[in-house]
Amino acid sequence: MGFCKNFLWGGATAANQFEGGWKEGGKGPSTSDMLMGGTHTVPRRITPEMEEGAYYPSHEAIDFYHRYKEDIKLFAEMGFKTFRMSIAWTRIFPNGDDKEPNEEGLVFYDHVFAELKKYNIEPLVTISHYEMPYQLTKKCNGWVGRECIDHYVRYCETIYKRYKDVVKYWLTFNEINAGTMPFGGYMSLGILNEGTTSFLDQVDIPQLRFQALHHQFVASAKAVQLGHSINPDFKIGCMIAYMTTYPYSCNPKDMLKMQKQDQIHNDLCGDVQVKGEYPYFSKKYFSSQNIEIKMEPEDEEVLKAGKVDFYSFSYYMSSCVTEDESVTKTEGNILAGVKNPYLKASDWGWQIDPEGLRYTLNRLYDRYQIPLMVVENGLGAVDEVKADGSIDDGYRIEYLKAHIQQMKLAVEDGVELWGYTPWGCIDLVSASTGEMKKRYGFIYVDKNNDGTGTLDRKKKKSFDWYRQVIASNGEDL
Ligand code: BGP
Repeated sequence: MGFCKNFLWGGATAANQFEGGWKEGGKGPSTSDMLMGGTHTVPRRITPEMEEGAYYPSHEAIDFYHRYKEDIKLFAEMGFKTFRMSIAWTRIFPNGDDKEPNEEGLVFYDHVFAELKKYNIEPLVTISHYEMPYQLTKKCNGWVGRECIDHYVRYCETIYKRYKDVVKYWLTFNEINAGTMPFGGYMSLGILNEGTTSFLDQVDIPQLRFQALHHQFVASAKAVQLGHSINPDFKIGCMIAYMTTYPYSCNPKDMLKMQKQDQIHNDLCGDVQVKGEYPYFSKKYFSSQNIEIKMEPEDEEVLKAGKVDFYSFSYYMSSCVTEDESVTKTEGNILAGVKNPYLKASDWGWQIDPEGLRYTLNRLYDRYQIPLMVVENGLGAVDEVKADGSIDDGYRIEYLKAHIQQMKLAVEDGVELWGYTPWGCIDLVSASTGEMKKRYGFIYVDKNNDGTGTLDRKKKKSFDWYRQVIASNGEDL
């Protein structure tokens, strides 16, 4: 027994990390266009003042905006059944609260979907992937302002109606649980901390983060309900950044610490979106952090009525937790955990754990009993183009192969898995660092951190390998 016959093999991207054309076609600026800098260890931050040259390479990115035909053709050559992409909210509503949608932005996606259709590639669309209209963020401090719900729902209504016959699979928010972690404040919730000069000075106010997250929950639930009313065949999912966590030792204290971390960072958002209500443990957590969520009387009903159809998640790594302060921490570029002696890590400190994926798939299926999709997975690495132009990314093949093997075992365990879309199937800009040099693709893009490069596309060794994986439905690894 292996993957189901219509298993959705493909790849994943996000508008703000690969489209470029950030000011073209009537597009307005988004929070992600304002993310400046970033290094190996210091994440990017929203910088209200534009500084010349500071935003390379993200503003041009890999120019999918002009090269989508060429790129989709390459995806088709690999045999993609699905393609995960996001719609840039600011192509449709440049300021977020415009009276009318921007027709030119809608037409761009008409063309992209038509091109995908040509090759029978099913789009999987993230409605909001780590960005929102910057003007909206300024007006209501990102998702802290409840009025964002209505703006988002109107945006959903516009794209649902326009693309209802060409898009079936939707995700309401990328990695919505980033909002439970400090970096999510600016990346996924668009909260500004004006007056500060660096991310390290940035004030983290959990009250604001969780209030903003509540607004995203309500918006997501409304979007699910609305989507189903526009086209009952829509399949609308949540998307969680899953951080598989182990206790570092069998000390019960480590076990309890792991459980707490799992509950808040991994389970809270999935529970709200799949089960339609806040889980029991959230109450105690909120009171311990002095968080008080302001809700409108109808919110509980809205959450119940807007449960998602499937659960999707990103999976890159696992980490350990312990109460023991003397144990060495990893140097992850977003989240530091405790070093796991059994695992190797990527150059960015992300601990590679294929078996953790099988564990996670089983854990999630047991908890939610709805279909799952792995919509991000992959190895960020520095790829070298050899003198003859070839790129031998055997390390990437090894990483992906090991994860696919474990997915297959999870399917054999009985998990219902719909699809797999490795992250950054074509090289793109890194979300955490803003760099080009952290590459994930099967397709290499000639583009450098400083914005230079021809933008030419080249197949890496993994390109042919992945084509054979898809052709054999995951049998020939
Ligand atoms: C996820 C995001 C993506 C993506 C990926 C890899 O958290 O949904 O947008 O970029 O991680 O992360 P990075 O680009 O930082 O390597």
